[in-house]
Amino acid sequence: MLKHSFLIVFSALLTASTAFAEVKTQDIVEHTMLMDHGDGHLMDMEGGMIMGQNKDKLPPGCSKISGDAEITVRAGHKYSKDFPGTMFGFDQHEWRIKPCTRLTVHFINEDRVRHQWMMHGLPKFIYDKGMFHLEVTGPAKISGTLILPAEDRTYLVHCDIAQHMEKGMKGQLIVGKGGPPFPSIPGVTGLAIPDNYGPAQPSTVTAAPAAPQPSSKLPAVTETRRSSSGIFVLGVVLGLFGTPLAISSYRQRFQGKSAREVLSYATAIAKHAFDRLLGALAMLLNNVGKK
Ligand SMILES: [Cu+2]
Repeated sequence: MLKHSFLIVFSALLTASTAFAEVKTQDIVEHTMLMDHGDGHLMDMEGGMIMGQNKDKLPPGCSKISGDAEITVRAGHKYSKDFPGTMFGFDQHEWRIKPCTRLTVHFINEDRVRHQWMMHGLPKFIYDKGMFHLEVTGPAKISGTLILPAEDRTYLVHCDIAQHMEKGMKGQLIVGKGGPPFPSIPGVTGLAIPDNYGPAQPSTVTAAPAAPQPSSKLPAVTETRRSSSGIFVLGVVLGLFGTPLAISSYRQRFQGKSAREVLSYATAIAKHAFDRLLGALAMLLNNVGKK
């Protein structure tokens, strides 16, 4: 058991240290040979994926592509250091782009785990599930292109790997004048549920529940004592009245009997009691043996 626990802790530490080991520029592999599965979905066997690639279909409201733009987004654990409570992050968490722009996103993962740059809320008849999505596993670079709609709107961008968004990989892409912002974007918008990493403030800290006072336990203790006293008194009464009754009963039973007869009777009772005791012991040992 101890050996197994040690192995689990050791492998967890090894995995964590490997995942966050420093990634050098030469470690970044660029995914360029992706297989086109149609409808803007491209993949390779090394964990590279593009979903919603669109280089030429005009979204509603765009009579033409207004221009071409490129952004480079870096993702990794190290980008979380300025934001207490986060574990992952992008090097930027907000991007502003003109409507109808053909945007190429270069996504660089600087961790040894899987990360994504996933954008939501796009028109579904062009972008499957309204998503544009770039993904790589381990230190790598992948690039994809989409055309942004004409509408002024703010789009959610995040990494969809479990807990990565909650731990900092959340951003927003603002098209034109944008729309309502998203909460909890590191360095951009306030937390949906504020955390307090500073010294405890008396006004904001909920008082710990008061320790039970000894007086609150008194009735229970008294109750126990009362019931114990009751049993003791009952025992005394039974003893006082029961003993003479038992003696008197035995007196009547043995009246006129010889000492030999009394002895024989007592021996029979003792033998009977001894047999019962042996039987109970045998049953007890049998039960213990079964367990
Ligand atoms: Cu991620």
